[in-house]
Formats: sequence, C-alpha cells, structure tokens
Amino acid sequence: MSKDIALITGVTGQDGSFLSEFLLAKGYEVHGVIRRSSVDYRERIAHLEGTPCFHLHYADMTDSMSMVKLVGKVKPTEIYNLAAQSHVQVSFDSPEFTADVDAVGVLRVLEAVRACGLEHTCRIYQASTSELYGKVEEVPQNENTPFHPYSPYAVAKLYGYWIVKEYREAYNMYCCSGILFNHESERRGETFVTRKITLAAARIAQGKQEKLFLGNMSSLRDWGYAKDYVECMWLILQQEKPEDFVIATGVQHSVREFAYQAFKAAGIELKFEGEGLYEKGVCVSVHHPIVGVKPSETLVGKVLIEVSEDFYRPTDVVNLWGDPTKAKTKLGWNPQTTTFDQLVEIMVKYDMQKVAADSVASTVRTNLAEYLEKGVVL
Ligand code: NAP
Ligand code: G4F
Repeated sequence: MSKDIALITGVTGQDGSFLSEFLLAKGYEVHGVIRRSSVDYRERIAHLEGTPCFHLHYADMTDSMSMVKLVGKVKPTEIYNLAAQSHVQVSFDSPEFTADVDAVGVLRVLEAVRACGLEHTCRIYQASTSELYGKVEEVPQNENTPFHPYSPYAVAKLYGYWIVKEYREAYNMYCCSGILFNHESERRGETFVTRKITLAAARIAQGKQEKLFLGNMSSLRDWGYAKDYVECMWLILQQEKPEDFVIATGVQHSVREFAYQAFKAAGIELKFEGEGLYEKGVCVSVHHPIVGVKPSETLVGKVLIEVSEDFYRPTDVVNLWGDPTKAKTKLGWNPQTTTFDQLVEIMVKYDMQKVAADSVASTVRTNLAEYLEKGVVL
C-alpha cells in the first residue's frame, strides 16, 4: 500500500506543530512549508527535525511558482492549508498582505494542485474560521449561520472559504473548510489574548511584571484546546464526501473570565471593579498556585489588570459561540475532551515553568558574565 503523504502550510505555527505530531503518529510522511526570515523561528517544531518522515521545504504563500514546484515535488495525498497572517488586529494594519496570504494564497494552493494534475488524488483542508460569523447574526453559530465578516482578516478568509467551495463544485475536487472557533494552547502566539494573559499571570506571580493591559474584556469566545482540534482537521479529510464542519466546544466565556481563571491558577485571586475603559482587576488574596511558589502577599490590594485603548479594534467580534453538533454526529468527535478549566490550567502551568526557567537562565548568564569579567577560568 502506498504511503499517505501530507503537505502542511503553516507548519511552524501553533496548529501546524500539533498536526505534524498527530500525522507522524498515524504513519504519514509529513512535509512542511517554511518561509525565509532573518531569524529562523522553528521553536514549535524543533523536536521533530531529524525525524525520518518529517521534511521541511522553503516556499511562500505569496509566491505561486514556489507552491507549484513544491506540490509537484512532494505529490501530497493530503494538503492542510494552515498558513495565514492569523492576527485579527494586525490585519487592520496590514490588510493587503493579509489578503495576499489568506485569500489569494488559498487560490494559489488550489491552482498548484490542478497544475500538477493532482486534483483527483489530493484532498485539501482549508483553515477557515469562526471570524466569518463576525458581527453575528445568530447565537450559537453552526454551518448554516450567515456570514458577516468584521475585519480585513475575516474578509480575506471569506474568499478562502468560497474559493474552496467553488473548486469543489467546478472541478469536483475533494477540498473542504474546517470552520474552527478559537483554539489555544501552551504554543499559542504570545499576542493572542489567552497566551498574553497566562504569560502575564505567571510573570506577575513571580515578580517579573507589574501589570497587564487588555482591550475589550467583555468579548465572548468559544475556546478549545488546539491539540484536540487538529484531530478534526484530519477527520474532515477522511469522510467519504467533502463537506465543511464547524469545530467548537459549545461553551462560551468572556476574556474577563479567562483572566480570572488564569490568575487563580497562578495563585492570585482577582476581583473586577469599574466599567469599560475604567475597569480594573484588583488582587484580593494570594494562595499556592497549581505549580510554583506562592505569590508575594504584597500583591494584595494592587491593581494588576487595566484597560488600554491600544488593544481595542476598529470593529470587534464580541459574541462567538459554536454549535459542534455536526462534528459530533458525523465525525464522532468529542468537543469536551479538554474543558475550559483544564485548558487554562495547561497554559498557566506551562508559563509558570517557562518564566521560572527564563529567570534561572538569566541569572546564570549574568553570573557567568561576571566570572568571565573577573578573569575566572572555568
Ligand atoms: P499561527 O500560529 O499564526 O501560524 C500561522 C502559520 O502561517 C505560521 O507557520 C506562519 O509562518 C505561516 N505563514 C504566514 N504567512 C506565510 C506566508 N506568506 N508563507 C508561508 N507561511 C506563512 O496560526 P494558528 O493559530 O496555528 O492557525 C492556523 C490556521 O488556522 C491559520 O490559517 C488561522 O488563520 C486559522 N485559524 C486559527 C484559529 C485559532 O484559534 N488558532 C481559529 C480559526 C482559524 P511563520 O512562523 O514563518 O510566521
Ligand atoms: O485572542 P484574540 O486576538 O483572537 P481573535 O481575534 O478571536 O482571533 C483568533 O481566533 C480566530 C477564530 O475566531 C482566528 F481565526 C484567528 O486567526 C485568531 O486565532 O482576541 C480575542 C478577543 C477579541 O475580541 C479581542 O478584542 O479578545 C479581545 N481582547 C481583549 N484584550 C484582546 C485583548 N485581544 C488581544 N489579542 N489582545 C488584548 O490585549
């Protein structure tokens, strides 16, 4: 039997790294697309490099020729198109780049498959998003809810969604979208709200940061664990017929609730006072956290969270809540594998250890520099 060959764009990202692990464990040959940058940032996949069935290739979503050459060389049986400028707020500052990668980039992948004559042998997964629902027209959202994109990112992703549907119908290709709601992890980029909060909670608990500034704390999200969600990407491509699926937990929380829970896991009990731009998170007590040492009593009474207008968006999506019934029924997927409390705990535990390790490494570096300056021979 011939081997399953997966090509993953966005392999260095949060989802790309978990999906690579998942597919390697299933016996796939995995090829990942990386792009050139002055600092080679491969932290999330460093542990996979050297694995016999894991290969990396330079290409770029904005460069058609590089995609055609790569698809022709790898001849994948499945493509997971995860590459994107994935930060909603950044899409307001770089709308054209976002459209190039997140909209036209999808077209480039589809055309590369056709150009290489693989349109009837290669299945394609497109990383679609709950941001398509944007200024939501119903709650909770399912596969039939109308779209109302509300950022340059969402508008670009809407093109990606429709071009995939078009190629499925026009050319009978097996290509589908996973409409994934927010999914987070200890590998989440540090400027997304959940990771920004868990890192800040860990730093504040260990005396490395004074305060956390956030934007709209009333915004509601349906947050799941990324490791659980990559399984769905694979399941979507294993169905008999290509179809689109909503992937979500079916449970909704506010940014404020996430912050409360994360600080609690780090040993800090918060209470929120005031409203809008004047809302503050104040420390009311400290206790032993899930991992690490108890935060200092001097934090009690201090304002640890404040609101900053810098993190408000020109238009914000504030009420995302997914209905995963179709995924549960047709894919047999359990949306509650990792609960909200477990997700927060995983992230805070990781960041508590990361902050402690960074602190030790920095002390060692300082001491070493001092020894060397004094001429101590090691
Ligand atoms: P991520 O961590 O931001 O990763 C994005 C990946 O895309 C990175 O590997 C990045 O490479 C790559 N990339 C960006 N521009 C590229 C280009 N021009 N050429 C080649 N590669 C490029 O995102 P994620 O959270 O893993 O999300 C994966 C996908 O799912 C994205 O398409 C995102 O929009 C979508 N999505 C995510 C969520 C979520 O909650 N995480 C929900 C719904 C949909 P570098 O490392 O070089 O920057
Ligand atoms: O964590 P976020 O930046 O994620 P957002 O905008 O929901 O986008 C993520 O999920 C999408 C799926 O729905 C993906 F398609 C997309 O690629 C990305 O992975 O912001 C979540 C909410 C927003 O309403 C934002 O206004 O949190 C609010 N927020 C409040 N304070 C903040 C902050 N967001 C960020 N990033 N930073 C803040 O300080």
